[in-house]
Amino acid sequence: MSDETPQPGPWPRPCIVVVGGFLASGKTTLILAAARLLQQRGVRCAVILNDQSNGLVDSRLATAEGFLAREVTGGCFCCRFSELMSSIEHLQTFRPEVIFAEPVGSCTDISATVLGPLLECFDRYRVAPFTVLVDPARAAALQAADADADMAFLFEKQLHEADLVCITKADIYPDAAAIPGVVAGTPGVSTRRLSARTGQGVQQWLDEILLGSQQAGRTTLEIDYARYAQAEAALAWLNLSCDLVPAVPLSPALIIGPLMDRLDTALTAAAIPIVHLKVFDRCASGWLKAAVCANGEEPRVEGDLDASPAGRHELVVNLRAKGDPELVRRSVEEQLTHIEGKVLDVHLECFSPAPPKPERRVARS
Ligand SMILES: Nc1nc2c(ncn2[C@@H]2O[C@H](COP(=O)(O)OP(=O)(O)OP(=O)(O)O)[C@@H](O)[C@H]2O)c(=O)[nH]1
Ligand SMILES: [Mg+2]
Repeated sequence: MSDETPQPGPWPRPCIVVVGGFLASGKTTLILAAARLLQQRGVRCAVILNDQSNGLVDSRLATAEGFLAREVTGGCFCCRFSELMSSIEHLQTFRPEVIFAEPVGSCTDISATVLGPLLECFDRYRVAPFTVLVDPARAAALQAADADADMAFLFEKQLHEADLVCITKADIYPDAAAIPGVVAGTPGVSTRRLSARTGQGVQQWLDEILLGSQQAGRTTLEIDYARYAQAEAALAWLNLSCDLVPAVPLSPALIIGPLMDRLDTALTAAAIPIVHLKVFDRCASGWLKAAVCANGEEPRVEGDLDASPAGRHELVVNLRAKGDPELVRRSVEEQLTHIEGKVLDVHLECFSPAPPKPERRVARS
């Protein structure tokens, strides 16, 4: 980390770092990697996760990794701005110097509806430039001629309101520019490339947003909210949490592995495109998280692959897919019946996101 990287506080005002970007672009992974780097320097961090519903894999992951995390649920930050503010206020008890906030990955107009109102609280917080993450493979897919029009709309709107664009996953896409259709961002907006997995570029990004001179919330989108609502409603949003008591004790890997395979097979058979499928399992011996960003992908796994078998598990599934929520719900419910053992205390919600209705909108020129 550079010599200028923030040193332990007390800072006069905590810095709110909003990290946006399309579903599965790498927001949580980057936030946790950055928080880890800062905490190694003694900088106190907290994380606020956001979702349309309850039961979040991302907050389970943040907490499992030892971070102070809070959730704003039941709608995006813009529609739940008061709750975002309450969460920030609550976190003040722990005197964090940096508070990362991850909006819902299908959400846009964040600069006007979240950064704008936050910037009005300049006496209490600093607000970092709005970083929007781009997964190069998703960018290529959503800029292709046959791209899904709703997803492409959300993706492009998100990109156009960024103060700073970061192209993620540089470890697997070392030459993202070679992928057709990868954009450089809005003219005048700087673009960085990083990998939260290897750490490449993370320190430089932190230095830029925490110490740089870039203004936050520079761009106010022009956006048709009816079109925006239609695009978000094309998604099926499923959150499932339950307790599992397998017929014989199993490790998290033996719960998650077959479940991910079955979910992928079932969704593919039902012609439902996966946008992001995340599964988290925790038991007495450890935790494991696996995720795929498309049908047929090899799951990316984090956590304790070697955790020993246990007789009781907490399971959380978050699926964002393109298609009919009822079909998605049935495909997932059906897979639960294949688990040998008891599935208890099931909370399952599956819906299309409701039209966004921001509490506040502060347009800046
Ligand atoms: N190889 C590689 N994979 C990454 C990197 N960053 C994220 N990923 C993977 O990409 C997937 C999505 O990452 P997340 O951090 O969950 O993405 P997100 O934007 O928070 O997703 P949502 O919250 O669902 O919108 C996960 O499987 C990550 O492990 C990276 O730098 N390199
Ligand atoms: Mg996330």
